Amino acid sequence: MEQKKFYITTPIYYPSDKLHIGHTYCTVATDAIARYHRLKGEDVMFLTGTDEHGQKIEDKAAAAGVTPKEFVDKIVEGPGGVRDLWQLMNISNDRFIRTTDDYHVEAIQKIFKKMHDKGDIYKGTYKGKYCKPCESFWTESQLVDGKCPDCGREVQDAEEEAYFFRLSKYADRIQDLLENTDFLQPRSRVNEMVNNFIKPGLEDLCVSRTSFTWGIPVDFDPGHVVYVWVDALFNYTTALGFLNGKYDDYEKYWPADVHIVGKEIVRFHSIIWPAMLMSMEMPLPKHVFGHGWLLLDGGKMSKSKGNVVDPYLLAQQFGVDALRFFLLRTFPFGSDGSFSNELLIQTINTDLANDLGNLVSRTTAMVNKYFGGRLPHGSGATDDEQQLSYIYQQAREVGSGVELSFNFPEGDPVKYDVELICAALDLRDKYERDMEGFAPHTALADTFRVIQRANKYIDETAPWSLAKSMEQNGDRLAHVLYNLLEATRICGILLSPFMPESCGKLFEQIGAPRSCRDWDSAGRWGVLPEGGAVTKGENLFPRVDVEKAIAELEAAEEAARKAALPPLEIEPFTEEKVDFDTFCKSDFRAVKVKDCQAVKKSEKLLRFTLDDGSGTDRQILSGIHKFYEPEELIGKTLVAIVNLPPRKMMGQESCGMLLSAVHTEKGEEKLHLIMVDDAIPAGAKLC
Ligand code: ME8
Repeated sequence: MEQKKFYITTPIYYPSDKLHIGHTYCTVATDAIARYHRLKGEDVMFLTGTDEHGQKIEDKAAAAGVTPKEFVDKIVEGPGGVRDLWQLMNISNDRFIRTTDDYHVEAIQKIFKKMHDKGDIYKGTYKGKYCKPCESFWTESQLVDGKCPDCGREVQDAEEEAYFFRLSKYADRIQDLLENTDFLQPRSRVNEMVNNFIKPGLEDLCVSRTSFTWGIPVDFDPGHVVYVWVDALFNYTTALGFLNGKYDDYEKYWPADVHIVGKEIVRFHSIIWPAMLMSMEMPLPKHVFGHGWLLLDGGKMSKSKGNVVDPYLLAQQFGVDALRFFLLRTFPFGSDGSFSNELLIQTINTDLANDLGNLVSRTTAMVNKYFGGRLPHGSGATDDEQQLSYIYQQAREVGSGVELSFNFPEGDPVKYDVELICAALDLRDKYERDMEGFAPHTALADTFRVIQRANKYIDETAPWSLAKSMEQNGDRLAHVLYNLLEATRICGILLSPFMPESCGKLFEQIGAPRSCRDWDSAGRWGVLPEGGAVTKGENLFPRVDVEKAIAELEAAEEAARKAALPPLEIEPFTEEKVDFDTFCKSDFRAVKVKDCQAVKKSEKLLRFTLDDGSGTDRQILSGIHKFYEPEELIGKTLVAIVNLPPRKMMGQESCGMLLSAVHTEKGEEKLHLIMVDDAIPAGAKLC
């Protein structure tokens, strides 16, 4: 039989900033689905990459004083960049595309020309708003209070020559695709697309720009660059070798089985993308799945809002697998979910430490304690053929939705065996339905129900009681422990797409050879060889101390925030000139601190009693308590400007101002009072 192909993609990410946990969510979910299909023995192509063109990148690069390519290279390939993050998160992509790769650029130019030659791309005039100082075009809807969203200044009506794609031509076919097929999922997103975008009338789409240059040039019309979404969407085909010589997989894998995308880009994937494919007369992807957002404090995470969570810190603190698991177990894939550290720790403690961790450690510990790490031969599922076939029959009936009915006498221990075995054997089909329906959270919920059933089985069968009289109950004890190992093995197989590394360790601990880890054996009972070595290894998922972990995480976040700040900042120099005579009017004097006290009820103010050489004490108030304790300043020689008009602060008079030097270090304000040589007498004029 020919091996089934499965082609799955993530969006290609904008490398305009470091990626955050929201991007990680999308990629980890896609990875788990890809791994599931590999587990089933399919020939999987999993593509991810980066979407590197556009004005935003051009602007950011200019602000950083580097070329756009240098800018994106650092974020994609540099330390802590996109590739590093996917490596850390154990993402198993088969291919990584960068839209600045030559083969992609070449193919996009051909695609643009093809649609142009066909008449689906035509030249017209783009009407919009223009901000002169920013040299940027905006649409009406992008404006903020009618002004430029970047600088807040007035904008003018403007026109620019541009190419347009005949999106309107495909409106009916797209509506049919959305309404009458399962192309777009979850189904709830269909109405939104049809009602908000198609029914009001699809307008032709502007697909070239002349106002910036960081894009793929339209080769037959210099000055125009291809709109970034046309460039980006076709990545799914160019990465297979479509219209380029780099790869030769287009025939093999296209059309994609699914594009996994965030909900805000569903419009591009379910309207614009199929329309362009129709224009190119290419087959359409089978599905687009629009997942929800991870929210923080009720809003979508975004770098510009400053509310992003760093996946590196979380992975470092809790481990990669725990983080992967949390993201997919907690939030229903099609809906939004609110991220919090507390929820993450709670999930780790409840599901991983308590349920799964305990099942593995209790089972392996008991096999070690009671049987020296090897179950005796004969401990397998059952040696009673009749009973085995009865169990299988029951399991099959559960699988087809028939209620289980057992007639075991109350307290008959075999009842527990059958229930556990049936639950475990029924799992693979449920899990498969969940995963095929893009519901990894449900697949995990189903798996954890079996894990919980297995933990309950430990309490029901009480192996420690059986162990009290080994001679009488030794066989039964071995049988119970074998059942636990089998249930653990099946759950381990189905969890492996989510936590590949930890499940590898789990298999080692329960002594499951490779042949017992595949999809086929996840649907069978009694597969684990008897007498295999079971080891009580490291605790796979240690319990997390909530308070300690949160404190450590906050400290790490703060350290990372500081590390990202510029090391030293000084105030920009004042452009405006001051004439010499005006400067000379300022009277700077050396002053000696006779006394210094904190001003009551003020956190900031210190009150200085100063000898200014005049014979009368001078009082100056200064808001520098944050930087100095009053006692340390007594006796110091400072510099004050003494001819400022007196000012009242907190009801007290301040006659002058003390000079200090200020700068910012790692985001923190620093201040140093100007202290001069104590040999300088009070009242000496500084000039
Ligand atoms: O949209 N929660 O790139 P991108 C969940 N280049 N998902 C999130 C998220 C959050 N808080 N924040 C971002 C682009 N994402 C285009 C794609 S594809 C041909 C071009 C998801 O880097 C977002 O929903 O802005 C999207 O699916 C993906 O990260 C990439 O976002």
